[in-house]
Amino acid sequence: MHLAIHSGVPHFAEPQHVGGPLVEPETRERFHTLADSAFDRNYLTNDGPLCRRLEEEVARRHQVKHALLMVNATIAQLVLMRSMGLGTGGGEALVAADTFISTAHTCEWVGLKPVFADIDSRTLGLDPQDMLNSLSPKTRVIIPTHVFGVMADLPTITRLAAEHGVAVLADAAHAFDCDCGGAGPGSFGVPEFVSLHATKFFSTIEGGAVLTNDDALASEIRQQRNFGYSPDGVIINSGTNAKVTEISAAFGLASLPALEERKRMLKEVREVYLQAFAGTPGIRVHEVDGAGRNNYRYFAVFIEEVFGAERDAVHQAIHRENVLTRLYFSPGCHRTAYFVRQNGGTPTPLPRADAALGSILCLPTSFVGIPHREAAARVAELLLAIRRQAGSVQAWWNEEKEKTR
Ligand code: T4K
Repeated sequence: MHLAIHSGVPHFAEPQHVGGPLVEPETRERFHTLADSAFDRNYLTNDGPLCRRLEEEVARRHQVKHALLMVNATIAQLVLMRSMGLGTGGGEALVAADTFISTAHTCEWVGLKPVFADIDSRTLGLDPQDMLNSLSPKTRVIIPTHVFGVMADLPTITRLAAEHGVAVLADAAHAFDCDCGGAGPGSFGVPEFVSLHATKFFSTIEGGAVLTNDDALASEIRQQRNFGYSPDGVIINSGTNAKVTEISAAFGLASLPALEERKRMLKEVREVYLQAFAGTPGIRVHEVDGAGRNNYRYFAVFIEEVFGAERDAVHQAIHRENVLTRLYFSPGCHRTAYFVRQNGGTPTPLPRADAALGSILCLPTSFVGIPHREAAARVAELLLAIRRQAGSVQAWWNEEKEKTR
């Protein structure tokens, strides 16, 4: 196969994104009808009937008492942390290094200093032992992330946290419809938030939700997301505006009936990749099956040394083919320029996070203009061709790096 880095001709005519939105024709039709119903009612936001219906559906799906929709997961985390009383008194938040930067930034926005802990190499979630080592008298909260919907070890984390009198909340941004042993986000006795961003398995275009069984916390969040109003319109709390529009809720409701089919499609893509990479030295697949359900939105591999070219060389070479791989969440929060500066200029080395994030590569799981199985097979074929030509790919990448020196 001629690679675009040599021939100049990309293998895919259209860019294939890792997180292109999933919108089936039937979802669009349902959305138009639901959105029209909101216009017919002339009720477009402020806890409307579509928003309430979606909250009930999401809560039922996850078998929790409350799903509290908000404008996005970043703001959901912010409102949640303030509602848990974490917004006063300062201190530290223990955060898994392998997460989206918003998890750490939001801690700062409530006045907590993020301290980054290492990960479990299998789940990519917070490692309970490293969490213990990183605890300090200033730790107010621990925030594990369920990376790619693989649940972090919440039973152990919550038990250890309780022994030390520290609160827990979880970043379940990727974990809509995921679980471990039947327990999903919001069922581990601590609040968790999911992201409903357009790139996610299930979306309200922009959106997020806190899932919890805690009535008092749910009531506090309802007030804080709505300017501090009580249900009867009295200002009884401090608050902000994190409300969801009826149009976003309409998109969520329109998408719900498509989720089983969507999961089946994503699983088929995964199976194509798994079969193609089975037994290939240098391409190790991140396991998502085993302990529980996954939504298969993400497909990650680790490009190991025996591949013969660096991960960044592979990432750049496959981009030239219009396969827009992502490096979630490389280089790790602890190595971002901002947090290195906050840490006095030296990142804390976290060997397992550094190893995983130095080699991770996320492949597209949905495609534009090509049937999904065929497209996945072509992406896999490309990665295998890059591996076969690893020497020349690395040489090309060395030259590219030289040009920017
Ligand atoms: N915690 C974790 C662990 C998270 O992963 C995230 C978000 C959060 C918290 C916070 O959740 P939110 O506040 O966002 O609800 C994306 C998403 O923007 C972000 O939501 C997500 N995680 C993160 C993992 O991925 P980017 O910068 O990688 O991708 P983005 O938005 O540029 O989209 C990916 C590609 O998809 C684009 O290159 C183009 C394509 N695309 C994107 C959109 C939005 C389309 O083709 N059409 C579109 O409409 O952040």
